[in-house]
Amino acid sequence: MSLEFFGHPFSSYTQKVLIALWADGTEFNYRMIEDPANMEELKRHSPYGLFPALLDDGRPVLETSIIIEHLRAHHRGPNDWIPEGETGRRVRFLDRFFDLYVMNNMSKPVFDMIRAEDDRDPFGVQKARGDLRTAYDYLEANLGDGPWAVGEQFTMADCAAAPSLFYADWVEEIGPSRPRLAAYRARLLAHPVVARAVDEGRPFRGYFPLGAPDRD
Ligand SMILES: N[C@@H](CCC(=O)N[C@@H](CS)C(=O)NCC(=O)O)C(=O)O
Repeated sequence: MSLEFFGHPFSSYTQKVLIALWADGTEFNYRMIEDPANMEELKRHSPYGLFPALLDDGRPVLETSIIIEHLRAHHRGPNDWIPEGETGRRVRFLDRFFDLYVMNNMSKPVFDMIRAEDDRDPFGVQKARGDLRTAYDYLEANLGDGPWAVGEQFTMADCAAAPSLFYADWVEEIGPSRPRLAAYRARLLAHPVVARAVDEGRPFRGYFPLGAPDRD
């Protein structure tokens, strides 16, 4: 039974799954896509070449939430990433919310910056920034007092929240008007496996097209 994990240490979606793997102490072979041979192999399994991807005994598992669900089902560790019942439904909702409305809106201004100037989409970037602020306001009003997204238990929602809020704050600051969300981001960054993900991405900060701020 072998797990091959394709990803990049500076990639937010890679970090989402690494947090789950490391927190569980799950053994895997890390195939960094900096190595062109690993990127080639990833492309054979992932139709759009998106990462991360997991190969479990050669069988591809794609999409971060599904990878975490797969790990929970087949390589279960001490953490229950998606609890049963109402709590699990809340975890799934928040996981979707962080991916779709925080992570993806954060990515839009970042990827726009690496396009040729003529191909840029100022309207789309402005809309993504506005949508990001809407996501922050929603979270400020609807997150509980924690410590984690659904309360005492660290779940898949926190795996999604950590890299998305980490990078989103670089793109569009959460700011002092959203103290609950800012405090949650700070708690996430202080969690040992999240801190490890941030540290392993640190050497690649020069890749951040908007310029990484000198903090975190
Ligand atoms: N919905 C996917 C998103 C994965 C994704 O967008 N990954 C980024 C890296 S953080 C990527 O592969 N970007 C390369 C590209 O868009 O070509 C998931 O949850 O796995």
